Amino acid sequence: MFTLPVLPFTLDALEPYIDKRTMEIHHGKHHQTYVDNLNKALSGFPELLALTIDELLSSVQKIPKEIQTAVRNNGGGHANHSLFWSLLAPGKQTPGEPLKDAINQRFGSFEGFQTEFTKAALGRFGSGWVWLIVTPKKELEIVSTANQDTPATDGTGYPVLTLDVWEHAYYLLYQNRRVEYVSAWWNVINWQEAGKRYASAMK
Ligand code: MN3
Repeated sequence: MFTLPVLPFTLDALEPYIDKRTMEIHHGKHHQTYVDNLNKALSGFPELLALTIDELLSSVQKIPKEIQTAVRNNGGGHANHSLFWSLLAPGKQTPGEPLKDAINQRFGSFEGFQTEFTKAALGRFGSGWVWLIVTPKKELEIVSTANQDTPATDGTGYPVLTLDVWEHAYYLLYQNRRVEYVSAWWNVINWQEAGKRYASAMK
């Protein structure tokens, strides 16, 4: 069975940028529902329940047709949110080396990176995610995916950083103002974790 991960910080730790009520509902209700629906879809498939979430998502084309969509959506939802929580932290951080250097080289400056990432976040129509990934050619790239799709499972690249741009991630505090949510998020990024992910992608 898949389970909801415990948050690495308290529900109010990201205030005022991400509020406690949003965290309660986003983690305790939305993410919990992805976990519950994934387990439900996999009931009767003990060999699939034994896989890790990454193994499951990367073999989604090979699992029985009737559960593929449910696994893609709910498994993706579980994987994406688990990653998202790990990449948030209270207290403003900045990227360390060598990720900082790689960002400057690829996007001209940190501000250049912020501009491109924000553009991708605002340009994602409807629900989805924005990612900083390391491509198979070991280059940094900003991509966005629809719904609960993930660049890790379609082979586009290895996620270093991600932002949830579903409305449920920001509606309580920011209503329809995605741009304010994105600009607040820069204050609560766990760059230490992003740096670790970058290092392991570059190995
Ligand atoms: Mn979400």
